This record gives sequence, C-alpha cells and structure tokens, in this order.
Amino acid sequence: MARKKIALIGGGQIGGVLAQLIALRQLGDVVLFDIVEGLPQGKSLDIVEASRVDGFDVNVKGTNDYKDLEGSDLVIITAGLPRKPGMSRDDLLTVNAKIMKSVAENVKQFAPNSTVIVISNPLDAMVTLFQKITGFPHNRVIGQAGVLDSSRFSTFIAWELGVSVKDVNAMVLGGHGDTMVPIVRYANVNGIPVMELLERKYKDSVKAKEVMAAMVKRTKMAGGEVVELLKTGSAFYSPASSAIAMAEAIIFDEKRVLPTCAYLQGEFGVSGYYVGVPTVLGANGVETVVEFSLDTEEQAALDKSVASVKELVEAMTRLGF
Ligand code: A3D
Repeated sequence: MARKKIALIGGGQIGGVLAQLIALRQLGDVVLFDIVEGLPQGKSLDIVEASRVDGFDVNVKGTNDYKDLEGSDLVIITAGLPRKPGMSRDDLLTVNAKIMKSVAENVKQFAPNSTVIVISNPLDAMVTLFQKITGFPHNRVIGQAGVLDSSRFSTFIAWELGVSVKDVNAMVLGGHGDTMVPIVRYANVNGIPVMELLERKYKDSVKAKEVMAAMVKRTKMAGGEVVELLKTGSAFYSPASSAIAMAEAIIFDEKRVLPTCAYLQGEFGVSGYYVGVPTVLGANGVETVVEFSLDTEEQAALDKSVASVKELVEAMTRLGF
C-alpha cells in the first residue's frame, strides 16, 4: 500500500508537533507548508535527522510552495495567529479569516481530493469558511476541538478521582469557545457515572456537584489557562495529539466515535452550521453524526453555544468572508 501523503498548512507550534508525531507514528509522508521562508524547511530537516534514532521511514518536506500539496490525502490546517493573554478566540476572527481564505483557495487548487482537519481559531468559523470557499463535501471538512476539550475534561476527572485517565470517558459538545458544553450526565469511569463516584467520595451530593461544576468551569477555560501561563502563544502539544487521533481514525478507517466539529443538518436541532458533536470518523471523514437525547438543561446549554457560533459566522459574513 502506498504511503499516505499528509499536508500540514502552518509550520508553527502545532504544525511542528504534528509533523513529528506523524513521523514517529509513520502515518505517511509529510509536507509542512508555511509562508515564512526557512521555517518549515528547518523544522522538517530537524525532524528527519532524528529518523535513524527514532527508526522511522517517512519523508518530511518543508516548503513555501503550495504546489507541493499535490496528491495529498489529508490536510491539517493550523495557519493563523494563536491567542495572547487576555484575548478570546473570537478576537482572532478578522486576521485568521484572511489567512484561511488564501489557504482554502490553495488547498482547493492543489489538493482537491483531500480530507481536511482545521485547527485554526476561532475554530467553528474557520471550518465554515474553509468549506464555503472550497465547496468540498461537508463530510471531508471537519474541525478539531472536541477531542481536546474532552481530553482536558477527562484529565481533570482522573486527577480528582485518583484513577487512570485511560478509564475516563467524558465528552464536550458545542462550539469551541467559552460556551462549550461538557456533558456531565454521561461522564463515566469504565461505565460508572462520575457523579456517583464523586458523591461516594464526598458523602455529600451538594459538595459533589460543586466539585463537578469546578471541573466543568476549568474545562471551558482550559485553553485560556495555558495561554496565561505561556504568555507567548497557546496550547500546542495537546491540540496536535488530538488532531492525530482524528487523522488516524480517517487513515485507518477506524470508525472511532470522536467529538468533531461537523456540519449539522437537523441533528441536535441544528441546521446549516458546524458545531462540535459526536461523530463516527472513518475513511470518508464524518460518516455519521451520532445523535443522543439531551436533557432540557443540556439542550439549553447546546443551544446557547450554537447561538454564539451563529453570531461568529454572521460577524464573519459581515466582514465580507
Ligand atoms: P503559531 O505557532 O503562530 O503557528 C501558526 C503558523 O501559521 C505560523 O508559523 C505562521 O507563519 C503561519 N501562517 C500565517 N499565515 C499563513 C498563511 N497565510 N499560510 C500558511 N501559514 C501561515 O500558532 P499555533 O501553531 O500555536 O496555533 C495555530 C492555530 O491553532 C491558532 O489559530 C490557534 O488559535 C489555534 N489553536 C486551536 C486549538 C483548537 O483546539 C481548535 C488549540 C490551540 C490552538
């Protein structure tokens, strides 16, 4: 079987980690694109020069030429500015929409058959814009956010309960902003509801609810927490790992059920917008949106999150994108 060709648009913090992870896991040959001359070439050379040590056998090519994307099976986009302390993701809208427009036009021209994972923020708007410009089928244009937000939520639960994070299942839905919706009711440790475990731990249901509320709040603000600490950029290891999980599901046709920023056509009461929901990810990208019933509170929280996604998309349209 020929090796897959994976193009990474944006050779910054996330792009670099993505390239290294793809090489280490031998998922395919990598083309690392950036507009900054020397940056993708330097990072690619640095990664490849570890191939003997790490024992991987794939090519990693740095480029400033979109033509090198030709034949790409998968494209992962991180081009765009990250947040600085005090900024919201939405503050990046104008500058990153301009960047996404040029990226989309070039991906459309040079990698028309690729499946695309967008990571650039504000995520829901950037995925929407990319799809609008390329006209690629919605199942082949998706965004990474929910895998990371869910992993953050799971990490906090594991710390709180003193259990392996590998046994925690917790999901975050909605837009990738402060209104995201961690689903508490279905959060579990190997099938055991997290709320029951918290109630047993504290022998007090009010305290258990407070502890959960704090974890939910920390999850929603987790990106900002890292930004405040780093001061010069945003999270990059965990977003890269999260996109790799999605890429593997697509490359190996795994049919994994992962929260994905996917285009909705009536599911969860939403039509015509990209929002984070559980999906089956396989060779065809989003193969199904996995619907399940939300209680009144969860649906209200999701509706609020969708409203903020709509606002963002409308703001983008007003800006002429
Ligand atoms: P950074 O290290 O600045 O890398 C971005 C790269 O994009 C830089 O190397 C730029 O030179 C490059 N770039 C700028 N304009 C263009 C262009 N027109 N074409 C190609 N490349 C260009 O940022 P980062 O890697 O830390 O973050 C990248 C994006 O991901 C930002 O928008 C972040 O906000 C976003 N992000 C998303 C998540 C999610 O979970 C959705 C998490 C963390 C960061």
